[in-house]
Amino acid sequence: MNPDEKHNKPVKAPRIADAQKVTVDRATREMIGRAQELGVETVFDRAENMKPCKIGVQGTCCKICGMGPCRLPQSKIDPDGTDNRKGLCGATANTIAARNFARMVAGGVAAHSDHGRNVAEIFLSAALKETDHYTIKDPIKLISIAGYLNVDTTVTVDGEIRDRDIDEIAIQVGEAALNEWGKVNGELLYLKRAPAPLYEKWKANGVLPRNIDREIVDIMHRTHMGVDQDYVNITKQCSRAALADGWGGSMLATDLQDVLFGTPFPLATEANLGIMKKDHVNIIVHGHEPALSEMIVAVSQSEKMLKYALQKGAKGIQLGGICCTANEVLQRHGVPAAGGFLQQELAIITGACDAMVVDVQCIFQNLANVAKCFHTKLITTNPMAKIEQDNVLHIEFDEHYAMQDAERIVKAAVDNFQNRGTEVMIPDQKATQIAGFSVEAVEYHLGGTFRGSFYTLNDNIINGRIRGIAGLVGCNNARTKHNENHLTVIKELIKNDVIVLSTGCNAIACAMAGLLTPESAAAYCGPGLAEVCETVGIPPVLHMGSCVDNSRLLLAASKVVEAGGLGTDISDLPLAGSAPEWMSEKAISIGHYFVSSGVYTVFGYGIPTSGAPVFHDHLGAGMEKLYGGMWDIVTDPIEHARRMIAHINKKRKALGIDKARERVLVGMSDRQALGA
Ligand code: MSK
Repeated sequence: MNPDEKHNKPVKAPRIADAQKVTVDRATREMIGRAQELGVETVFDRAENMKPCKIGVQGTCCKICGMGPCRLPQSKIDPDGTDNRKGLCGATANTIAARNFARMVAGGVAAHSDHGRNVAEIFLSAALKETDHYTIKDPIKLISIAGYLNVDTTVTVDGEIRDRDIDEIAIQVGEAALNEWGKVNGELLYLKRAPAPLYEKWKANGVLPRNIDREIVDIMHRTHMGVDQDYVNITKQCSRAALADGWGGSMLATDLQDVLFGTPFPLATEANLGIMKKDHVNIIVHGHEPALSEMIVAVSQSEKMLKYALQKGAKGIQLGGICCTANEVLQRHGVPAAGGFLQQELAIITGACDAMVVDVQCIFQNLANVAKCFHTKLITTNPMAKIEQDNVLHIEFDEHYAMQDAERIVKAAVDNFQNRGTEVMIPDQKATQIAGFSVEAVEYHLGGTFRGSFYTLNDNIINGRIRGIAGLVGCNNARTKHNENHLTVIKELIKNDVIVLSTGCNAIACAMAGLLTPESAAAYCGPGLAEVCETVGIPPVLHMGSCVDNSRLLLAASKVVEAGGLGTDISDLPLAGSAPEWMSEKAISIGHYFVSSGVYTVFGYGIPTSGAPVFHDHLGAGMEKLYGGMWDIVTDPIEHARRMIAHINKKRKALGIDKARERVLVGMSDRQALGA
């Protein structure tokens, strides 16, 4: 130990994580051990040495002006409940926490929606034929979304209705979509995709988003020092901005990506660090945007590049993904996922990662420090996401030269293969997964091409074989045991016949634990859900994509309402949302658009609002009165799942479907009668 000269105290050596305690995943445990053996620090170790600020986690630290930070601990509330806490300007705990929460919503909406804008720009560029690297891969989906954007798909010539040219439709769809970010008048066009009663609720509550960018700017303005000082009014704007994400930026991103890169349909692939191969060039794509990684998939499978890899002594090129870029290329091409958010450093620590290619969001700055200890080339590709360190290579992605950019990146990885050291250690754990359940794929599975619909799902919910639906989303968080909450909550839900729709790192956690296979139904599900999964041939947990693809969950819920028999609004459904291990501002935006769309939503790690109990309650009971959905926080994963099940049971009772009944064939008129 070195003496700390100033205080004359011994300096403690940094603590290291206990691998058994911080993750349930065997590959992750092995790699944490390997990192510690090599003296390479990871997020798991850093979490041991830095604890979160107690007032920060309560949400009552205000640092929006130069007189602060003003810190209002919950302990200063009088024992009789009187709350006289205030900042220098007089801002109350409720105002401060609501402003902080709103800024998190704005950050999340901005991240999802700026991604969406980028997709829309590439889409329009492809439609205008400014680039020949991207083409329309799913014209059927293009036609299906055109109407929502007020683009005609037919034209009348000499009194005869004809199909319009697909390229013309694509240009108008691209222009109309881009217009949603900054239009001057009106409201977002996709809001009409929600059930009519929900749209009317939004209208009555004054939260119809005007355009995507404006709602983000509005939050930044109203949370500036001395503007909005009413937590209810601030929360209202949170809803307007979050809806601009879920039913705007994210939904447009998902749709345009599907049209451009293909709508996902189920395919088999694998997950976990064991997908990396010792004798192959390993390239890991990480972040959120599929535009470049689509090209990397094409280049790494090209005969030219495979030959080049052979010349360099490798047996082939193994592509893998981390976080949501993983989910994007996984659901469309079957590229395996190497891991989720907390495993990013570990992929490099295998010593077998020849290049890690990052775009935006969820990228640790410490990747550069880890890469320095190995031969890995860390390549940034987005002009807004550089890493200030000399071992990081920046190859800027330009959609007009997409293929050339991808070739440079893949070539750099192949060239780097020969620089590998001897310290390669790849854990052997990997699991099979079936992913790629877009809304269209679920419809097809339930009814085939002739009668694709959600009727079968509704019938099984009405008959009680399926108790209800859960949407499980979100990240990993180094403050909770890696994947434990995800897996415990999900196992408890499916054991109780609740079918799960999953996205993001939650889906990766499920994949790694083998929950994304049809066979897992027999092992983990209650008898009703197991029977349905076996009959239809689906897993009990359906992987629906990346973070922006949470919009698929909103559309799936709307389709269930439309199919009939389960009420008239999303808030009527036996449905609950959950983010067991959230960490990102995007998760806060997702949570808030779920709640504002009528979904009871439980987070497994506290949100920073507990220091302002009145505002915190408003996010719960207050939101439920307005929209039918509410926030809830439950850290124990079994209790978390039980609360969701209790909510589902409550909704079943309200619908009159809580009693076991014989299976009957429900006709259209029966459904309408039930929904009335
Ligand atoms: S990557 S936002 S850790 S889900 Fe979408 Fe995972 Fe959360 Fe990032």
